[in-house]
Amino acid sequence: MTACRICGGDLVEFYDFGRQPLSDAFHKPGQFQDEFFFRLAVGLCTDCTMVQLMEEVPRDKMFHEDYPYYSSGSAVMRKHFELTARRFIETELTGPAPFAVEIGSNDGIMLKTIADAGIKHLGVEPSGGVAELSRSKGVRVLNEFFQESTAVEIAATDGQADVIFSANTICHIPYLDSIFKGVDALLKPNGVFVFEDPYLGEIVRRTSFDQIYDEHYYFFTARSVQSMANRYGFELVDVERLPVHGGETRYTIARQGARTPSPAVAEMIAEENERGLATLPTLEGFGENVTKIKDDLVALLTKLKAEGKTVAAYGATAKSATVANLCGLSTDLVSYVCDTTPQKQNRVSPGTHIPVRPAEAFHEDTPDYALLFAWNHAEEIMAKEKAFRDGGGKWILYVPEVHVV
Ligand code: DWN
Ligand code: SAH
Ligand code: ZN
Repeated sequence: MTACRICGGDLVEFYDFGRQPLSDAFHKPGQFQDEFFFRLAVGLCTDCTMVQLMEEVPRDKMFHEDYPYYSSGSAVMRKHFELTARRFIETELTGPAPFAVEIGSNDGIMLKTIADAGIKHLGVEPSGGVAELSRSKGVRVLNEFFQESTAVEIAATDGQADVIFSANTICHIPYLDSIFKGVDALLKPNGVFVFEDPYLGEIVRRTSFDQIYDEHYYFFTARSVQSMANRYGFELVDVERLPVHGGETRYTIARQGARTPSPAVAEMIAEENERGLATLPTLEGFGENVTKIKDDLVALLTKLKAEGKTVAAYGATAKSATVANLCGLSTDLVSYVCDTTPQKQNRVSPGTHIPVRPAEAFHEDTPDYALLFAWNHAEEIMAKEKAFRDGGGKWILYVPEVHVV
């Protein structure tokens, strides 16, 4: 039996996605002899209820100089983080010498607004390429992994922070004991640690199983986050549901007793308990839905191929590695995947080796059907690609079930 990374309790596996590659490793055509694979499987801790991966991928294999995910590639996400920054400026950064820290600041999508407002800030970002781009936008960055030692170092040189923010990063970090100890060292007595990540409640409700891949180690609920925070002398004082990335929750953590918890916390935990969210029957049911989606998607793509229809994919997302490798998609069924990220273009998709082409390919070599790998950006992409549907093109979605629109 594997032990829970948070509490040491029993981790019970509920779904095995099999052999999977690094989700953000786009190799040059023909240069994938050394491709790294691991067993992607998820389990539930029957003690603290934290859902987590059964195997850990070493962090340097995922987050390095050439990490290809640039957060600012979506207009909706740019707006989301601008509003997030403005809210912090108005609520938490109002004292005489405010200081904001971000864990996983990527290309500066959030901190740029704080920097432009002239507020002291620091991004902590281990991936060199994205960190460098954020510096060119006037954002101050430490090109390191955040962990206890980094936090102690920052507190010594810059002092403690009013806000420690992190989006889509805390769920990437197996070693959360070191993170909470770091937050303890770096946060002012009345400061807040705010993080937002894909919500297990939404992953289960929509069967958005492609949120499960190497980089996403934890799948949080209000209950599991509260239990984790308590272990380190903190408490969950607020929760807020967010529509981005297919449904997330923003958790606000403060030192125990420092802030009055909002009623939303108890409400959300009660709702999770009522639906039996982090229980084996629910998660095993989720697994059955995953297998159905897999079978339906392969059947649909096989049928379209037999009918002589062309299919390309849209968005070389990290998430899509899970779908593509679980379904065994190859150029046989999906001729290419288009993506706006130069660092992914003219390379091949992880494990399945489907060519990644620039967005223009979609207009020059338009398929009959487009498999929307970036389904979390559906509204933005479908608006931008209105001409595709007007011209008779059809979108294939696989969340919450396989359907064509
Ligand atoms: O958690 C994570 C999230 C925040 O970002 C990371 N572990 C990795 C990454 O996950 P992802 O790759 O699944 O995220 P996205 O935001 O769904 O990726 C969108 C992809 O689609 C990017 O490669 C950019 C591309 N794209 C595009 O080609 N045209 C995106 C939009 C909006 C577009 O119009
Ligand atoms: N916050 C951005 C980026 C999310 S992608 C957004 O929401 O769009 C996850 C980011 O976390 C990557 O840029 C990766 O390099 C970074 N990361 C991974 N481990 C980290 C750690 N221990 N400390 C700080 N950043 C980390
Ligand atoms: Zn546990």
